[in-house]
Amino acid sequence: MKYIYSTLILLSFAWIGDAEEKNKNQVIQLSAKADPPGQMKFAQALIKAKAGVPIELIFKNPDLLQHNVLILKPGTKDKVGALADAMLTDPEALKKNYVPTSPDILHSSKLINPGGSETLKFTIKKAGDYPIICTFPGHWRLMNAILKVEN
Ligand SMILES: [Cu+2]
Repeated sequence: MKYIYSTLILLSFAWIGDAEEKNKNQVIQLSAKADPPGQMKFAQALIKAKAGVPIELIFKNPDLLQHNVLILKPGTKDKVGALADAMLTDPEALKKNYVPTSPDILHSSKLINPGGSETLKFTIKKAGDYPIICTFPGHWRLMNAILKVEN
């Protein structure tokens, strides 16, 4: 009997440990707008996260166009957008998933095909408004959102 109790106790500890493991991550959903297709917009204008807690950003593309996702340093949307525009003359642009080279880009996905998705895993330590943009040619001016990181 004693043995059964200790087993139960051990099991419950394992279960609590598992639950805490899940709480460590914050899962955030982001999607391209798809109805009607081709809007070149994110479905969410604002997504929120906690500073210092690992983020799992799940990006889904149910649209008919290809899209990507870039997380930028606060206040750099126009700057990185201009670099994205400049990629139109870069013969390697497709190979680079239309992601320009810039220290203002914190995280980026591949180019996601219609029906595809990608999960970005990262942590942001400092609170602030982090721009999210798609840098597929011509998209970023419409296809942008804010990742609001709060303490
Ligand atoms: Cu796009």
